[in-house]
Amino acid sequence: MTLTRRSTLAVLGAASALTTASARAATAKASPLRLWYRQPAKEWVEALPIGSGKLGAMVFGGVASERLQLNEDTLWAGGPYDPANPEALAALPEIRRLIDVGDYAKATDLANAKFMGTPKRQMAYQTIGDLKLDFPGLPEAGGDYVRDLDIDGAIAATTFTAGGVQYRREVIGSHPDGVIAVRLSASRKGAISVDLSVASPLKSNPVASVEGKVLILTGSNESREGIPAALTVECRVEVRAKGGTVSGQGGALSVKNADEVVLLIAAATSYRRFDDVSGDPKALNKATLAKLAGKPWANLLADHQADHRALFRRVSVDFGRTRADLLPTDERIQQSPTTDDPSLAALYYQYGRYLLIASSRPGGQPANLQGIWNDKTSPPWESKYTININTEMNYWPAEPTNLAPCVEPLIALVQDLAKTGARTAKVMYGARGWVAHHNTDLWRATAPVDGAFWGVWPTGGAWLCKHVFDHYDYNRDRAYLARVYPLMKGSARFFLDTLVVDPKSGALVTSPSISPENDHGHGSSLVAGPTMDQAIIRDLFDNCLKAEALLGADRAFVAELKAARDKLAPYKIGKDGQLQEWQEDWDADAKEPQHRHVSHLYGLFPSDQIEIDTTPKLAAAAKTTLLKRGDMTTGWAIAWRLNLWARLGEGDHAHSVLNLLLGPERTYPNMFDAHPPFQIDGNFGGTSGMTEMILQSRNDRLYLLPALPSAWPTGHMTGLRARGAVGVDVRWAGGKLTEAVLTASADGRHTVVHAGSTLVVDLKKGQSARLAIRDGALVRA
Ligand code: FUC
Repeated sequence: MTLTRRSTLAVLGAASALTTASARAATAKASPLRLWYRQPAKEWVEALPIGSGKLGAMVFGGVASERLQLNEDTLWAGGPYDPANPEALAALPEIRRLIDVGDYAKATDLANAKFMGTPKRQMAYQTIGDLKLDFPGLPEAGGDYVRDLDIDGAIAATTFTAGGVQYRREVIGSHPDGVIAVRLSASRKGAISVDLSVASPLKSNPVASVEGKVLILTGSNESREGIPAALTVECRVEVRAKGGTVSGQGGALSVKNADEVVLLIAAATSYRRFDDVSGDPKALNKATLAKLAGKPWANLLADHQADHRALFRRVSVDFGRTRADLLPTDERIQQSPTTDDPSLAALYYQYGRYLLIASSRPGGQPANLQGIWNDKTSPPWESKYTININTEMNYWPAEPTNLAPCVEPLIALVQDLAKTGARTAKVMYGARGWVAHHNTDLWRATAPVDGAFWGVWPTGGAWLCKHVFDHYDYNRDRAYLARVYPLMKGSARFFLDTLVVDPKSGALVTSPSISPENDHGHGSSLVAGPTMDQAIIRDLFDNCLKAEALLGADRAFVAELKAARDKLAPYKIGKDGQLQEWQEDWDADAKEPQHRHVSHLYGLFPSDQIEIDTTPKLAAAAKTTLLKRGDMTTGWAIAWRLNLWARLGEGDHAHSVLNLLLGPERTYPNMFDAHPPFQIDGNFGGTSGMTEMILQSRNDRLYLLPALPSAWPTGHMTGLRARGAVGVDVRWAGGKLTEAVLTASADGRHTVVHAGSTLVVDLKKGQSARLAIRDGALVRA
């Protein structure tokens, strides 16, 4: 990486604040892939996240006392339940009639009375609790204190000196070994004494016990909304001490005068599937730990890092560096609004990838609103899967930043929803196929929840189907497509059965529905045919048609799909030149003119129905809408705007939006996104948005540097992926493309576009092509 010295005043000011000695120490610590701090975490959003995919820990880095806040991804409240409301079907015609006659408030009242799931709210993701490590004799503060998170090595470390001894504590979340592992080491033999205890805020009062050198927490989840607690949970901490003694008293363990201590933390619940809670967490944990008998820390670490790096190192990124990156991460975030710090953006970018690798791995649950990291039993929005934007945003960076294996839990979730959602479709709509509304949980609940204003939105499952198809489109595995085609078909089937004719336009529309969470100013959010629904269904139908064309054998369905697709309501441009959010030109009437959701812009991003080059009028209308909505909003909503401005080809505007996301109002000291409160979608949306600035892959074309900001004149992004199963490296200098390399993992034709020049590249599987600019045109070099 090249160090471009940009001597802005702010940067010089920051750097000169460092003394020469501490500057030298900081330089040693500064690394483009490291978060680091000079003090322990006081608040949870200062602690550092590690994860195995299933297990997560937040590491506080205290000296006299360390706190590891623990999560397991199936520990949710409640148990298997079916929220389909049998009263809904009878009320459906009247709700639709009230919408047709424009009585939206009454339609909402009726939907609230008859059309909501039972219960009306879903279950919450819950913390296990804390593992506490107390170090008798150590002071509150240590000398030369540093804690950091190396996101390339996927390891959190705390180092300090006390009483002439150097201490180092390391924490990893190992996907291959299925544990969180901790190593406590010191420069002097016998220097490690630690008291271990576990505590849980769960109302079920989990019990701590000791078996030999193992500390055990046993309990159950909580009941909620009348759904009984059905899960047992167990967490086991195995203590391995070199030297010294280990003894247990009651529910605690003490290690005295050891040379080194390794802790292996396993956790599990009895959850097996949304309808099966017959698992045995104790047996699972014992088996997990038994497999690791005799495996030394060095091997645990090596296997973990090899596994992490196999994904993480696929992508490398450089936007340039300034001296601001010598500072601790919290200080960089604090001063980011006034400082040129391009490598903070690069760190945020890679942190998004780190977080997805740590929270979404095959066999586990998808990343929820907080990934896997949550210290509460009743977290904000229950830390669910909110599928009217948030869960999808979590997975926006997955395919383009070369993390396709991390998508597997999302596909598995859709497989479940297709089952539970079939019942909701039948009971509540009298329809075939399957439906999911705006939220789901561990139990794959699919009925409308929270209130009609938010919940009566039947397009959540259909949006997830875009990710199901994209997983094919980026990887081109025909066998996978054949496996998932029934999911897409089932979602489309639901709409074929439930779309209604809009009496005004004659178009086919959803009803009842909403444009997510936005009050249209005519009595509610309820409506027929919001723009977003039309766009999502258009993508769903088109993707079904593409899949059928490849797989064949579904001709009758194709005919039905094509006929309905052509009758979907088209995009409309309203009186202010904006892209209409609803069938009626109501944007100016909306209660919140700067509403966080920009649902009707789905067509611009994540979809590619609206493009600056192929549909310039619609793109201009989308831009008018974006300008009216404004840039400063909740974390995830800023991240969405970032992606949208990138799609509009406006790199400098996108960069200014990115700066809002990176600033201290929307990024916590540990770099978690602030809605506020913490919500991880903004992290993932930020990673996606930066990718969109450098590479876009849409409508079978590949755009190089479509929105490069002037703030990043020189840099690279390598290892990206594009549709058509092709890897892409992009390098630029002086604001100009210097080189791009395409590497195909399937045979295919790639149309590459850059600055008005187009090049068609045919590649066989395994072949690469190097592209450069000659006389202003893209050529094969
Ligand atoms: C949607 C958003 C909120 C929040 C919640 C989890 O309902 O409108 O801002 O992100 O999801």
